[in-house]
Amino acid sequence: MRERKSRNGTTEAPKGHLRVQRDGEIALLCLDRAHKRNALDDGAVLGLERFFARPPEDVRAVVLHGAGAHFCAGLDLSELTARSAAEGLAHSRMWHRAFDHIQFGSVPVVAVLHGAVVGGGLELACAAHIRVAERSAYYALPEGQRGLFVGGGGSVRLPRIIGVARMTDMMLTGRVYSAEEGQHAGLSHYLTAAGEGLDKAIELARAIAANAPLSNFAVMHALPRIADSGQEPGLLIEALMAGIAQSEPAAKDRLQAFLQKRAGKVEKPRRR
Ligand code: 1HE
Repeated sequence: MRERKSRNGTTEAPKGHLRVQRDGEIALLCLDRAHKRNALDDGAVLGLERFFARPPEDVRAVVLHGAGAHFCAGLDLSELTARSAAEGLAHSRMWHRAFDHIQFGSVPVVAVLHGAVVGGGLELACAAHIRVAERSAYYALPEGQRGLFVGGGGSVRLPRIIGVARMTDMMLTGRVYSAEEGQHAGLSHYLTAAGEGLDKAIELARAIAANAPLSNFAVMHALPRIADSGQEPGLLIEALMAGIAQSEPAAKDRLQAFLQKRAGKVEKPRRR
């Protein structure tokens, strides 16, 4: 995937193999350990938790991407050798905390996927809100073959995206999904040519950043809870959220702009 020069932002000191660049209201967060295929050691997971627990205040959306030829090779297997059951449990809970800060944090996250998106790398991708895949991307859960189970929230997030049946197949048989198969299964929202994923993700992040903050909050925090609840509580949460969102000045300004023909219309999709 093509690396990007920071347009107007600073490049902060890497922590836990992470590199942050700024592009206006967008932060570009890079898994920066290409020689180990961006495998996630404890430092990287804690770095993700730190970043997403408190992103810079003026950041409105984050693009998460990987350096080198792969998005992420999952858990750093070299750290796994001498853990007790209790340590393994605590380790998994650490991943859960970090990835919950991504899914239920304060900023929408667009992930750019290329090359290997496997194991914990796929779990990480599933915590993002939007996934852009380049045609080089491939998806696998080699935990089954390594004598492990998912531990980064994969058993909760992945079935909600592709279904229990597909995840069962991936884990039992070691099936690898191509980028096209992943797109078909719903793993990615967008599929791009090689080297075009980052630009597409930035374009999407800019569109997301331009939304009213409370609309983005509702999508990130209310929508998944509604989808997990029964019809009656779901409808009530929806009504509460709708009432709050529409009462915001940001909503009133946007509605006026449309009625006064100052806002864009919904456009027909272009033919490809
Ligand atoms: C690693 C890791 C890793 C690479 N932990 N060091 N994940 C996996 O089971 C995937 C394991 N990795 C691979 O299958 C391949 O490395 C890839 C398909 C991702 C890339 O292949 P390739 O040929 O480009 O690279 P490589 O030669 O295999 O790896 C380059 C180096 O990265 C090499 O180290 P070196 O010191 O010999 O140069 C590899 O050992 C190292 N490397 N992947 C540690 N994962 C919360 S629970 C989550 C559970 C899981 O994620 S389990 C799945 C783990």
